[in-house]
Amino acid sequence: MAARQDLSPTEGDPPADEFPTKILEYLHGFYISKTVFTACELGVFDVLLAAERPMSAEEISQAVGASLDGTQRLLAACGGLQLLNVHQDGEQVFYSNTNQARVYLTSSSPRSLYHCTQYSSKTIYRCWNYLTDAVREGRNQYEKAFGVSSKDLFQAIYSSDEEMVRFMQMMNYIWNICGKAVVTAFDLSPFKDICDLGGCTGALAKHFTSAYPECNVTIFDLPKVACTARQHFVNEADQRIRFHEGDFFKDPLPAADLYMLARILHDWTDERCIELLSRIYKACKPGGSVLLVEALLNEDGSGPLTVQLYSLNMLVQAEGRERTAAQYTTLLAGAGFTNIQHRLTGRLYDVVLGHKDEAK
Ligand code: SAM
Ligand code: ASE
Repeated sequence: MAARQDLSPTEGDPPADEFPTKILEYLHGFYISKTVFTACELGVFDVLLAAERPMSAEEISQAVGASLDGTQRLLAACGGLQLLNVHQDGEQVFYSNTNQARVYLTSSSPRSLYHCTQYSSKTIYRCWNYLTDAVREGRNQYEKAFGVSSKDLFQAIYSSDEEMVRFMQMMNYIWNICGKAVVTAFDLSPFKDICDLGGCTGALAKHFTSAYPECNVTIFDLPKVACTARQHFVNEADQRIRFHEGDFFKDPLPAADLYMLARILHDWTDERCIELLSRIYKACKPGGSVLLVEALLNEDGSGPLTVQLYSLNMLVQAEGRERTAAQYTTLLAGAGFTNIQHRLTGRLYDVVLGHKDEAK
């Protein structure tokens, strides 16, 4: 596009001496993401946690195996981002984790988001490199970004065993932050047999059994996911959590009085969602329910910004979209569910509940 040669102001232009703070912040947004991803990947926050005392740039660079100059710049930026405390001692500078970094960015913290940073850095960032193509073509960019066929969505997402474990870790950890709010948004204590379709690592299932001591949860997922979850994530000594392997579009669904679908429908087109919900409706006991756990868009699409951005991510990475409560209600009603209600949790993921009538 040719630049406008005539420099006379157009009506509505900001003043010529204005500094475009917000626009510049947007231009540099990915510098911030990448700084955080790299500090996590190198183990800066982990090393500082293990040391239990402030460390110099020299000590940190040696501990993480990186150049001194690069480490100094990275540490300075982490200081600017308020992820590290900077202690000045005469000529010497020492760094320590801020409370936020210690709790959310060290890899072994119970509320760690470390694995989310690594999945974002290694997978999502690569897909977003092709956001322009995704918008033009209206489809995901697995083929360009990773050279794998995207015909079967989860075959692409699980392009290797290592990639599958990375995805599962990323999925697992967000529930450390908002799992409890999600499972308690409605009183689900009347339900005893829960089936968590696409339940992945079982993280939400664990929140379920701790919030509702009398329930049993069956986690339904693809065989290799269930196998990895058993090995790495769920202790099956918890008698109330079981795995059931299968394909929810093809195989019989276990009997249950509550089916949970957390971050499932947003992966798929409306057609596939209705196909899946109709199968659930058929399997569901009369008087039973289905619980959707999704990040809801405002009815007019005006926000929240995070969910608008997640919807772009569903474009580059999946086949679906983020939706409003009314859109989920239409999908549920299309499959036969009634008395559909939703609750906002204020914590990214919200819930929609639909019922299957007693009489039917
Ligand atoms: N519910 C989990 C959560 O919110 O953390 C995981 C959501 S993840 C986006 C989608 C899950 O659906 C994955 O665990 C994936 O393996 C599973 N999945 C995808 N296609 C499936 C299919 N055809 N049958 C069963 N599970 C499937
Ligand atoms: C999916 C969820 C996610 C499929 C791919 C995904 C998430 C990241 N990649 O069902 C979690 C939500 N986060 C974002 C950034 O969209």
